[in-house]
Amino acid sequence: MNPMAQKCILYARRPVVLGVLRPYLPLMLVARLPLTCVTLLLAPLFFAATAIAEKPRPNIILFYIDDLPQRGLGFREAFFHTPNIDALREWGVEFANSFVTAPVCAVSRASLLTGQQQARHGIGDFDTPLSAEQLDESFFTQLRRAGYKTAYLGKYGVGHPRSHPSELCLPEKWFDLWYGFVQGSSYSQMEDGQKRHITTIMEEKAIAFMENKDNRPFFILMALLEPHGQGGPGGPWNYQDPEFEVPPPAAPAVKPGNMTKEAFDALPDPIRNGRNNQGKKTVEKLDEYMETVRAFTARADLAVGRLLETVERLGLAEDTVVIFTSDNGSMWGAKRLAGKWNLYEESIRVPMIVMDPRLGDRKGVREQLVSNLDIAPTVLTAAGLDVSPALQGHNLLSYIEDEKAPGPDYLFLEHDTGSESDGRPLPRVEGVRTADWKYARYKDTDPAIEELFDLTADPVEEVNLVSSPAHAARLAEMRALFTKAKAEAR
Ligand SMILES: [Ca+2]
Repeated sequence: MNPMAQKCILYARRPVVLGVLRPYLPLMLVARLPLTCVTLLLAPLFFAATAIAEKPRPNIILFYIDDLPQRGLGFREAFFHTPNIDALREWGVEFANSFVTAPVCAVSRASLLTGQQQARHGIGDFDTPLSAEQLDESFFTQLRRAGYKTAYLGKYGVGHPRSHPSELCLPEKWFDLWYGFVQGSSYSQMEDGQKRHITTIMEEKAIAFMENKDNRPFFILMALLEPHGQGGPGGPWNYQDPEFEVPPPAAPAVKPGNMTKEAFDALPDPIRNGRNNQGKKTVEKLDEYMETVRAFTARADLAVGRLLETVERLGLAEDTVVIFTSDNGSMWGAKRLAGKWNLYEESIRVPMIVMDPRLGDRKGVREQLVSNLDIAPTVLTAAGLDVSPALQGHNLLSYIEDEKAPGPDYLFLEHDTGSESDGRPLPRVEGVRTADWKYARYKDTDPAIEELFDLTADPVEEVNLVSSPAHAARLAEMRALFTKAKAEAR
């Protein structure tokens, strides 16, 4: 037995630390302790040395945050206050190369729910819902059919009842507990005549759902609204939880190194003329904007802490798989752009943390290329269910079990919403990304605008190598890979 395992068993025999304290206190306690202390105190509660096959089917909680790029967590940048998500990362495994294949809410969410690319699931706008057949075949319906009790809370965002059947846009009947919302719902909700914060209500419902657990394992999809949707001051989208005080930042926000006029001027026309270009305010109001993002993200982290605290209080820690990810990133001023809707790293690179206590002390970071397509196969595998060949992702647990297990060599990327907003187009672009290279091709330009980036030498994509004679062979190779990946994505 290694020394860490010995320590873990000792700690596991102690009285539960988090559960006996008042709700807010343990989370503040976690915030104040160095991460190593947090790990020593709490990680053992999630440890188990038994092999997966010998354990009963686990409960599964999927935290699905909105518009949070990979950099937006405390363990990556001290500006952000996310002690509970940071601790989750210490207990589990972080996938450092995690992406969404389509960087826009509705399309990315449809990919997560179906385990398929946009090219296959067919959701390409903000109004079209998944079909009843797609909902019937989804991983959450399979879980329910296999005896799981399932819950969906928060932003659903695939389809809109203004133009399609409400039962598909808000698929209540596919879950045991439904508290889902269409895209664009407010942080402030009226409940029993009182104005309440939506995340607080979501927490209460999720916690009650866990407390009322019967002999079935549960699946909870906690689709947090944060940090998306910072509207104007005082607007409903900007409503902060009045019961939560955000601690001051430990460091200033990091300014993107590529927030330069040169980087903006070098962008393709569809980007410079599209919705990502929100003018000077992107740069001038960045500090104010990041403060709001920080407050929202900290509130989302509190929700993660409250649910994990409940898991542990109910004695479910060794039988509960926890996943944390985001539906897309955000430019946050990089290249002087706002929003997502493009294939740049800031827009497609997202956090991905998986904690499966049945996998014992396999922790740390994994480097394989992973994506939102991997959630469905991972959850199905965790539950001991078969994964249909119609799904296009990979089981992340295999990389946790064997950190050298080979991942895919490339991901097909697509942004094809075919939709306009604010009177300006969203750039339609497709591409392919390997571990070291990215190739992108804009769909609405003739001749086609292409981009080629050496991600090792140029990780923030400032030098387009398409016209570089020295990279002609690489360009030809990436064009061929793009054609192959696009055909496979259908
Ligand atoms: Ca989003």
